[in-house]
Amino acid sequence: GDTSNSGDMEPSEKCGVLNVTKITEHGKKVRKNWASTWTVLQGSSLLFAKGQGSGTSWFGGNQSKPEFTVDLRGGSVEWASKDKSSKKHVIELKTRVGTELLIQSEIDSVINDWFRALSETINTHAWE
Ligand code: I3S
Repeated sequence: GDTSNSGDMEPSEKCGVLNVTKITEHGKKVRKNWASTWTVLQGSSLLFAKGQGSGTSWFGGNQSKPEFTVDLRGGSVEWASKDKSSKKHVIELKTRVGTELLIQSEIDSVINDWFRALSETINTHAWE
């Protein structure tokens, strides 16, 4: 594929370190457990690998499998309301199967880029 990601091309892959916690699993509330998490957006999947520190090689490193993967198709993304977290810049991601995640970064530009990327992915893949 195109690896330059120049012009108006939407990158199909994006990665970085974000603070992530699950808050609901299959419709049931679960205890928050914020963790710094290496996060990869790949097609319509979002992959998470915990405990990799600050963005060292994930594909090339020891951890060859993601710890957790969500299918974005049929999901939704919005800015979390204040009652969901005291943190700022929090995205609430809901999946079709009733998993809810909070995704956060202290850096505005970083979280804004993720918001845009996740929204676009969900819109693009909504009807597959
Ligand atoms: O929504 P909550 O319960 O206020 O979330 C906070 C707690 O999960 C807390 O953990 P413990 O209750 O296990 O001590 C976390 O340390 C906080 O970070 C959670 O709140 P924020 O507002 O940071 O999402």
